[in-house]
Amino acid sequence: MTLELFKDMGRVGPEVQELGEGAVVLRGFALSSDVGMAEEVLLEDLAAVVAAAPFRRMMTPGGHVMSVAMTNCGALGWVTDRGGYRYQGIDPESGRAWPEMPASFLELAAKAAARAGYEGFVPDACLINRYEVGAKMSLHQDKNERDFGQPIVSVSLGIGAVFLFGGMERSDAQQRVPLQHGDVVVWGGKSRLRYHGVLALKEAEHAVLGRYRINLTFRKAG
Ligand code: MD6
Ligand code: FE
Repeated sequence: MTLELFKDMGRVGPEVQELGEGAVVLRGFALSSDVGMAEEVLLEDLAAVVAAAPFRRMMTPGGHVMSVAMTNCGALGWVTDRGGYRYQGIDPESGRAWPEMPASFLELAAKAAARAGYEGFVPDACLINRYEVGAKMSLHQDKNERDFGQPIVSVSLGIGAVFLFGGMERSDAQQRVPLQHGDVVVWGGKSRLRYHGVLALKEAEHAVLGRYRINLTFRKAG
């Protein structure tokens, strides 16, 4: 009886925590055997992208320089400047296309989406956010993408942060979700347009990434 109950536990994989309808946290998923990818491969591929398209702090349409530094890979990259928020194929700093999305990134995003119930996710954009201690992301909705039927896959690396997960109105109460190295948030469906943000990062140090948190957000933007 006991054996019958537990026989599937080996393939259940990392803990799945529901945040809301269509939104889950997959604890440690990026580093798990579900993905089967070495952490080193992911971090090496990240380093290559950043070498080709360095992190930069962009300006909001309102004229504020963001505390989070960003870059992108894939066919489309998210940018902001005085002209507004948008996706574009050209890195405004270099005038060239964004670096190609590494195979390791595509695989991780597709597997995490499938694990959360979104089969066949093929992102064309990966926004890479770099938070230093004290950096934060104000409450916002992700609504620059063409098709809100597509989920977003968000991978946390480096030092921990508290993710704020609100409702459909800016003023709605927010859940506080601690995110650690390797955690993946997948959200879509009814949660796709919920407000969210990241609290100012507390002092900490990660063995490989130092005093930074890196967040990869994968989208089908175009
Ligand atoms: C971050 N994430 O975790 C910021 N957006 O650094 C986001 O803004 C985000 O994690 C949409 C879906 C998942 C996310
Ligand atoms: Fe967002």
